[in-house]
Amino acid sequence: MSEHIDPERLAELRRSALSAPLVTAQYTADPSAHVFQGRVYIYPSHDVDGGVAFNDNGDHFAMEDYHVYRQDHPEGETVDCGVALHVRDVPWAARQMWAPDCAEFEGRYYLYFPAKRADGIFQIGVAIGDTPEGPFVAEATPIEGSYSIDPAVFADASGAHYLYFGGIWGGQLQKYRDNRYDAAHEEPPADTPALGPRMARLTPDMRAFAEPPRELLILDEHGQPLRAGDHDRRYFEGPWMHTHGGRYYLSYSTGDTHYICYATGDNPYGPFTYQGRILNPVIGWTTHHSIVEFEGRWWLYYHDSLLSGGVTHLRSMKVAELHHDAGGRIATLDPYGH
Ligand code: FUB
Repeated sequence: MSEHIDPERLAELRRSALSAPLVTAQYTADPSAHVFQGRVYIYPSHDVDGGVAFNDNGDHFAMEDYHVYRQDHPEGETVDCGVALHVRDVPWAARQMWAPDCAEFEGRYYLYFPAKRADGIFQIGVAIGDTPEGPFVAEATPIEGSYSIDPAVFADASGAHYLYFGGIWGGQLQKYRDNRYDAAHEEPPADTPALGPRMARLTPDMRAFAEPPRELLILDEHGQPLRAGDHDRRYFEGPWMHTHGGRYYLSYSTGDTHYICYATGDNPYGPFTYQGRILNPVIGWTTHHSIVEFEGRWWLYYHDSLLSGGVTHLRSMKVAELHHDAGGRIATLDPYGH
């Protein structure tokens, strides 16, 4: 899908945008940012026009490789560190290298990424490198028990690493109940609990799940699970976890209503209580973010499709400063109107 934007409106949106694209030589999306070795490293999707027709499965998101980007500061230059992993070097993957993330453990770097197997089913793999920019060498098989898309890895203060994942519609999460796939499953009825993102603790070697994935619960202000029909607040895709002031913040995209929202809890497993919006809708269908602290300030990495004139699968990563108030509430950012 391509959003038609009148040229005058496009010019106005570009003038009023909260931030400029970090990179213009390539299309980049789904930026997962981390501080490694005192610098910011960004792990985005590498958007390309693969000539695949638009459909509801998202087959037009036909990405083939990952580039890693480096910054000395979120407001500084963004350096392309080159190709870090290509789908042809992943033994189990056939296509669609979607949103990745990376973690450091004992001096090695672990790139987590979703891709479709030859039979069209998404799984999540890990590739290992000696530096934050890669290159990464993929394991021969996907992580056992993994499914769907959008891995986000969180290092807890205890030293444990947790992998959060899952996305509905093209991300196939609606096909799973109790970690089992059934092609007949769809989203639950509107007045029943929404599907939640999944998460599992990683084994100490970072290559496997140490426990069966659990479904996270996101509650409303009355302590009730968000309903599947509550499209303005329910989980869709793009989970991210950060801590602030001793609280755990689960943030995510609401997909078809295009918000980045957050919910808070007191441990990595939840439950989490819905709190509000972090980012209002961007130009382009998808919205996907990460949150990172750098030298005491907080930053939201996100993307939009302004540079491509509204083409949904040709996106550009951006960054803006994020503020938690004294009570821990995050101020909503408006991507335009500045
Ligand atoms: O980039 C492909 C998909 O689009 C991601 O996996 C989703 O989060 C959405 O941004």
